[in-house]
Amino acid sequence: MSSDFTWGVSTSAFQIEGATHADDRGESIWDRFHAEGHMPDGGEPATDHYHRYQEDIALMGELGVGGYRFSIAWPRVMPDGKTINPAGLDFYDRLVDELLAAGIAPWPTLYHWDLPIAVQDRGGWPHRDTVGRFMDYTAAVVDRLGDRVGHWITQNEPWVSAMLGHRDGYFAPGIADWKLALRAGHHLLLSHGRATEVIRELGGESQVGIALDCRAGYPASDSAEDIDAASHFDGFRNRWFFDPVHGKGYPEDMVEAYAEAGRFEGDPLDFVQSDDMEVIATPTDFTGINYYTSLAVNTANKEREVAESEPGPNPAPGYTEMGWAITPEWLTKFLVRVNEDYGPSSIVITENGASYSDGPDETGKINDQRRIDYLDAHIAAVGDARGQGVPITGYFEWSLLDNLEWVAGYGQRFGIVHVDFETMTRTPKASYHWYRDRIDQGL
Ligand code: IFM
Repeated sequence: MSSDFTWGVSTSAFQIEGATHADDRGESIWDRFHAEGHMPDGGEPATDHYHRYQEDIALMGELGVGGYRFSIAWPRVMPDGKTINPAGLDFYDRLVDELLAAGIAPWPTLYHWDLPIAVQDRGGWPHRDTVGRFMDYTAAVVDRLGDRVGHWITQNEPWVSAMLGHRDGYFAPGIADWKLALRAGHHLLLSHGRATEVIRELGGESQVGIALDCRAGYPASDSAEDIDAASHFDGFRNRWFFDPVHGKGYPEDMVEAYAEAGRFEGDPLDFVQSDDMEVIATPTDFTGINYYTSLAVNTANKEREVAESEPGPNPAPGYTEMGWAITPEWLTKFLVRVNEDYGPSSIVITENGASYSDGPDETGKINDQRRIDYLDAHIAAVGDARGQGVPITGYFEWSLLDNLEWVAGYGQRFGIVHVDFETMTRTPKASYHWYRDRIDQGL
């Protein structure tokens, strides 16, 4: 394994921790979203990682990963959104120490969607004050963990928070308002830039990046309409976030398209203040990319990303159980394009993985060959991109454990370790053993 490349696994707090009332943790927008009946399962007990983290780190040690990407729950650290709760920080303190003792580098993400409800009640991400709250929270975390953390990720998938959470109302906090979605997106990006500054000030020599989600969109046909639609989709889904983070501002074509669609009154970007775009473009050490699938785009889906196949067990060949097309070739193309368009310092694949619900057979073994095939093809695609000169320095598989797949509940299983949600027993799947060997081979 080359030492300039980090192999890892990825998780997030709300999806695995459980213990939603332990040590004075506050309520998050996802607890509220579940309580209001918008999702079948909630964050309790998840995988009970809060009490089983040592067992989970032992599994990572056996796996041979060099890095673990997890997220820190803001409602544990600041239950009311502003007052530090030392007991909440203690958990991450223990986690980081245990990781380091196992020889695994901690890669914490500061925000993976679980906003304290108290911050939501004061306006949430559409409200500019939330950026300041996030800076205070970042400072509290870096102050406690910064002496042992070498890599920080500020925001996870701001497109999802902004668009699914504020445009579609499909994710927490359940708001469906285009203008608020763009405001939320802007403040999420601004919070990334401001948090990067805080980490640079308090976090010593540590490296900082953001995890951006993407969908590589390509025209469904050669028609001029589909070619236009694919460009629009790319602007809406990818460039609106990738461009400002890399210093290009918001894409002009999209500002015009949104204005034409009547999404703004007056100044289309009236939420942008004088030095915001510079702050958002604060140089980082890596761009994190979360890649799962791509989309054939036409005029009907250019702003409404839909799974191409029915989600659920027994997906059609070529799809995962999320209904997502398996398209590793687009991962290579997307990485090459990001490198050409933006020239990031380096790229880390911060998430990549597949949902398949294979469970134990009569001998207790879990043969998730389809996940192995998916991972194999995508890791090869990363290798191809690297061979073409893209500076990729890490790959984090999503996910270590089966977990709470947000509004899809516990039924969508992304883990290379199976979790029995009744007993909390962890059983490594065939993909876990495969990944261990794959890490040994290097990229
Ligand atoms: O489970 C999610 C994760 O929280 C964010 N990225 C995509 C994963 C699979 O949907």
